[in-house]
Amino acid sequence: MSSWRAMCSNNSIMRPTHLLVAMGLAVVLVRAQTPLYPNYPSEIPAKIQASTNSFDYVRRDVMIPMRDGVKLHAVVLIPKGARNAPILLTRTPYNATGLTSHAASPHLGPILQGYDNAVDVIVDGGYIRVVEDVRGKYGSEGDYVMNRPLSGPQNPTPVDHSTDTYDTIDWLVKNTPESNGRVGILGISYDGFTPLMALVNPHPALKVSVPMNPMVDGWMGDDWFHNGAFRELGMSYIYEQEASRDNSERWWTGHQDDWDVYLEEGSAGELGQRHGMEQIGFWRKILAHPSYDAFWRDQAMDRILGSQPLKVPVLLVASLWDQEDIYGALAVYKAIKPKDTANDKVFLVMGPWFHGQEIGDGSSLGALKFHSDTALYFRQNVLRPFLDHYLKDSGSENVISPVTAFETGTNKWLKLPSWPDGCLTGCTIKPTPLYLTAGGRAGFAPPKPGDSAYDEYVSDPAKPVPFRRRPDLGSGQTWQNWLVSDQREASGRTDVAVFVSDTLREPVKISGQPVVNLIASTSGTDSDWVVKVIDVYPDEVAGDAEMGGYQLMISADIFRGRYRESLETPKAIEAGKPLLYKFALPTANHVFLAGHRMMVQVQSSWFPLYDRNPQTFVQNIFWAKPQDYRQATQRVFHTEGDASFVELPLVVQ
Ligand code: PG9
Repeated sequence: MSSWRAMCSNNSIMRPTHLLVAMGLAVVLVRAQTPLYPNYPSEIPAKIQASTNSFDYVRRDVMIPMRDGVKLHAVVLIPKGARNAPILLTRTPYNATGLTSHAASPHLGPILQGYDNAVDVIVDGGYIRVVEDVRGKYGSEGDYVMNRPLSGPQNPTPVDHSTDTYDTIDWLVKNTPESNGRVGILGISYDGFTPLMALVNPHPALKVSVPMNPMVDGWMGDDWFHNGAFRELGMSYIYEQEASRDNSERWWTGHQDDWDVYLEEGSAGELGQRHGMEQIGFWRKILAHPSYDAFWRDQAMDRILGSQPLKVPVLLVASLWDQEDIYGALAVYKAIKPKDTANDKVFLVMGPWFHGQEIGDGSSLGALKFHSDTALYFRQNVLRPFLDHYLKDSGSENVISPVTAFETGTNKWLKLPSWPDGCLTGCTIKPTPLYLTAGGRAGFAPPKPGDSAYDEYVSDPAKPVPFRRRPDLGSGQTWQNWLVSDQREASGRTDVAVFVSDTLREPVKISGQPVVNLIASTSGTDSDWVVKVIDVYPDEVAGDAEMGGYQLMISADIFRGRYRESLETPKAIEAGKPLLYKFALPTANHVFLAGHRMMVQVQSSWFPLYDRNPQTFVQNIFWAKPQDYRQATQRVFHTEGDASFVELPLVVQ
């Protein structure tokens, strides 16, 4: 009886349910003793031991302890037989296992052939490849925070990407007997942001950092906002990145054309709400910080690195048509180059690429053909020699120049001492206004007395200007190439103001950032201004029919008018008043060839990449209501006193 008592310890009376359970148990016990069926074991082993003798690499899956006890997952790939080999590290939120399993192959090349791996450089260079999941993603323990800021006002913990990189490198050099103790860190985009973080209190074994297309400032001009205009297409990324540790939760839409998704839902806040995005920590932060406040300033990597000592050589890689992070690499260059007094620590490459194209095929971009593989050139002539010089024991000569810049238009590489610097010797950069004048003309001559005062168009939030041709089939379709897409479609619209120059008799070269000086008014109380500098090709191009009459964007961006006076404190625009909107456009290094024309387009939406400005001032555009979205009459002024122009960084001899 005592055992029955124990089974019903909180009740001295045996209930019928208890009796049934007890009887069932007895039956199970009897069955266990006399199996009803013959044993038929599973054919799947408890754990297969892969037979890797024929492989040309050794793979180790490791958990690396951080200073707070959290362990991060890394894949270490060692060329078989390697000794004294340097390590190339990438730290990623994009799945270390996935990035090192692009193929089922016994060879290192195929398994690395894909996103984030400059595979020819890694494999031919005999490097040990390490890819680590950042804290909180995929195989790593800990908490995930988007672009986890440095420990400090925006991060109350003592751990960040700087400490995690330090601890990772410390462990790797002590636990990889095949290595020579030298580590380089490299990666693209988010994985280009982590090499920047590695420069804060760097580990002594870190010998070089290569941030490619790095995310630097999410508000000024990289992934989340550009000059205050929200990049609505990024919502699906935020959702998938933070809805689960392994990105298994997928963003959903019930539409074929993305245009309809974003137009129907009204504001981005409303769209987020319908997707349950308030559950997602980073989305709540975006909603709370639409302006350039301390949240954004404190984590801007150019500001951070500008205040750090420069200890490790850095090769910054920028794409001239980067559809995601066009701002970051050059902003960091500007911030840290002045510290490089010996001119031996900060290097820059600029190529004619989309985001990350430098590790793929760089022979063309959309309709543009470069007549050589520009990405291969970068890998063979810049990246590989740079890494070999700093990481290999042989210490080959550093043959790369401080700046390696592709000149678009003429399609050639330039080796330059610094940036901006338009040519090797004897030329200077002269900021020169390209005026927008009456009759849709653009030119170096200012407006004349008696010219009409302005051009105008009606901007209708119900019919915004598409950033790419519809149907917009989601972020995969034409996403990589959209910055080089033909702008003829836009120049034919009544809600785009177009200014075009005479046909050029001589080539015109620009190197640096054009600066918009737009004098404009709106009949609303808030407004976006998109300004695009365009190279108009001759109507017929010999040997390249597709480029005949092509309107190629060279540099373009958006500015949210409410931030005209302060990026931190938005203010309503005075309706009908001509006001100055001044902002810098992305860097260009371009020659407008003789026979081409220069064009500037001005419009007030770029949808659905950017959310629509309701054109009525509201405190937070994320929560604009349907009735706030109103048509507005926009005027671009071109009088002597109120001259609109784009200041071009003209290269003159
Ligand atoms: N541009 C992407 C990104 C970087 C940082 C934050 C969010 C997104 C990327 O390609 O990684």
